[in-house]
Amino acid sequence: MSKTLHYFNLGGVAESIRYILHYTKQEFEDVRHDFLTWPDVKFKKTLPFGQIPIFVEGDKTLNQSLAIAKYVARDSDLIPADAWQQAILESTVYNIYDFWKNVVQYIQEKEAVKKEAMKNKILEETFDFFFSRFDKHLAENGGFFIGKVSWVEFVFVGITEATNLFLEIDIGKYPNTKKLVEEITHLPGVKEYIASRGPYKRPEFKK
Ligand SMILES: N[C@@H](CCC(=O)N[C@@H](CS)C(=O)NCC(=O)O)C(=O)O
Repeated sequence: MSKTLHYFNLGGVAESIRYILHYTKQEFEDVRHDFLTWPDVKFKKTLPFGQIPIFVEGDKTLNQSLAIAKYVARDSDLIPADAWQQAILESTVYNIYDFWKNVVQYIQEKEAVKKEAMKNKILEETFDFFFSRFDKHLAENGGFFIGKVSWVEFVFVGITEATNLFLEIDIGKYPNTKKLVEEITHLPGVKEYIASRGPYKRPEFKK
């Protein structure tokens, strides 16, 4: 069955999905929309909630990046059988997205003084609040969230990289996070994909 992922030409909330698809060797069409020409009004109207990413499989469409990431990981060992471990992973992705919400607000802010204040708050407070906790969680579980790689490590690395693109965060203070980013981005499939796409550039938005 045909599989297509629609997102921007950016990592953002969809890079984890691309990583999982490449790691699990699933063929898919990686459709990348351009920020400068967005919105494509006709296409946007077809979206279930007007936003991307969406994952299209045959004649079915799924939105919400976390639902898509978990769905594409479904037949692999990236999803544990144990209900408690699944719950820990769900809790972790919500914590990751609670952090990301701050970055999204910063990206969307247009007023320069407010934007600078938001940037400082994230870099001086929010980032450490969340990442010290993520790093401790990883340290206590052998470098992963449940003791072995799961779909959520891909989400975490995708969001860490996306944050870095916009805010140039220093993850050196969080050794388990740093090590995990290295590990995930060097997994078979993921490594080759990253080499083929090259580094992302911070996008220019329509004025
Ligand atoms: N909760 C959604 C958020 C989706 C979202 O915010 N998409 C943004 C890009 S990251 C978008 O489509 N922006 C363009 C628009 O709203 O027109 C998810 O995780 O998939």
